[in-house]
Amino acid sequence: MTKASIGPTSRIADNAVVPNDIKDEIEQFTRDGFLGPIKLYEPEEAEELIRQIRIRNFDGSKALYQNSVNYDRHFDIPELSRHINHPTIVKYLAAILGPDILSWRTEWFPKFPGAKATEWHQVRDYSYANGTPQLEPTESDWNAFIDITVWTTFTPATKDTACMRFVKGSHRHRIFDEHQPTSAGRSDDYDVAHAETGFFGYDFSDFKIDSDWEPAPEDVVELEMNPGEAVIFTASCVHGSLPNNTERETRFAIAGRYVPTHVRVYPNQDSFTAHGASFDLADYGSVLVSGENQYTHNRIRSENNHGEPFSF
Ligand SMILES: O=C(O)CCC(=O)C(=O)O
Repeated sequence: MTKASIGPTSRIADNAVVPNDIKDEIEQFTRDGFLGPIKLYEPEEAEELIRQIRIRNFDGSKALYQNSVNYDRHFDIPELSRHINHPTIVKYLAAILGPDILSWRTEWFPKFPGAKATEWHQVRDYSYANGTPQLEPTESDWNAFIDITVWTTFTPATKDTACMRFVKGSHRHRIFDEHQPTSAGRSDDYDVAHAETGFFGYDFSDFKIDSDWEPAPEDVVELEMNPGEAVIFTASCVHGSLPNNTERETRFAIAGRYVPTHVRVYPNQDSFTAHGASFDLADYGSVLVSGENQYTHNRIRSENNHGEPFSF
């Protein structure tokens, strides 16, 4: 098994604020590349939230992008405008990224009954979608703790309904190279509704540096979670999810993606394509969820598309 080491730069930010009560979890994050589950909502609250989100989804007229991919619905769905600022999320992020934090994207991850597994993948700058980096750190070399995902499930995420899985410690090694050409997923006429793999149709094995790589079974963690719980991970930690083997239970999760303010988001791009859809960035902005933004790299949005301030 070949694994290029990313080296000793895998560390939390120098100005990270680590409260005592989560010290052990942050240590676990540093060691394993993920932590959780952590509780954000009571299960009943989570059920109500997802019910509201589904109702709001019928009216996409104020969505930022008019396509079916459901990126960045925190701009038009007020429950998600609040969710990205959840105080518990911000507390954990500040302990990893430092106090100055941007929410740069949200993504929906429904897994319908019968849906396939999401293959192992490892992501750093999100070039996998179209070959162009979507993130560019300006103040430090890339390390595993530049881009953090908070994946919150609003329904039970079990081994039957497609829970997430991780390869412990894999964020310290470069196992996938998302800059390599891919056989599926990048063309403009790509139809995400008929994707043949679990993650938007990409074949992530195209990106394996060693095509024979498979994780050591003892490093694989399948993380079952209750509605309202979140797992926090660096996308540099190899991750994926199980298939949904049920006949009628949809698993529904929302991933919030965050970076420190020194990262350029969509560098030099007015639009981008992903999953066969195009995204016009004219009204896009990152949202400052904590601290201050001392840079001019990114446009910042302080209100959602209803004119409401982004806050919890
Ligand atoms: O929800 C899933 O099944 C996969 C999610 C994922 O890979 C991600 O959030 O990066």
